[in-house]
Amino acid sequence: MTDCIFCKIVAGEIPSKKAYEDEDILVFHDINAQAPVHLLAIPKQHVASLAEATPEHNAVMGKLLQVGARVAIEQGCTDGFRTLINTGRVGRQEVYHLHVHFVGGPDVLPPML
Ligand code: DGP
Repeated sequence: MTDCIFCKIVAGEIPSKKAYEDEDILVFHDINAQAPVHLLAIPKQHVASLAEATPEHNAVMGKLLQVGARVAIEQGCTDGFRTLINTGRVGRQEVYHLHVHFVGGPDVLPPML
């Protein structure tokens, strides 16, 4: 997707602070961090949102969660973290390239909603 910010990050056309990368996924620091650790885990292949995920995405979805958790722990979330996927208008999704937020740090997070 030529006009997708996260596809441009994958392509290296927009800089990002990368925490992990392999052939399938990228984990990088959110530009608008809401906590001491705020990572985004994305598939390299463009998928607009969780609502567009199909069975062919099952493996990469599992990898986003498993690897993202490991990277979050490595980055300092040693006593837990929050994992969040915003989807569509109601979910207040801002960037339409599927991403999993990993948010945490030393302190207990505020409650959601
Ligand atoms: P959301 O779509 O609401 O789940 O959140 C999108 C997140 O993406 C938001 O927390 C800010 C982050 N973000 C948007 N543009 C960029 C960017 O260019 N670089 C980085 N690192 N993060 C971005």
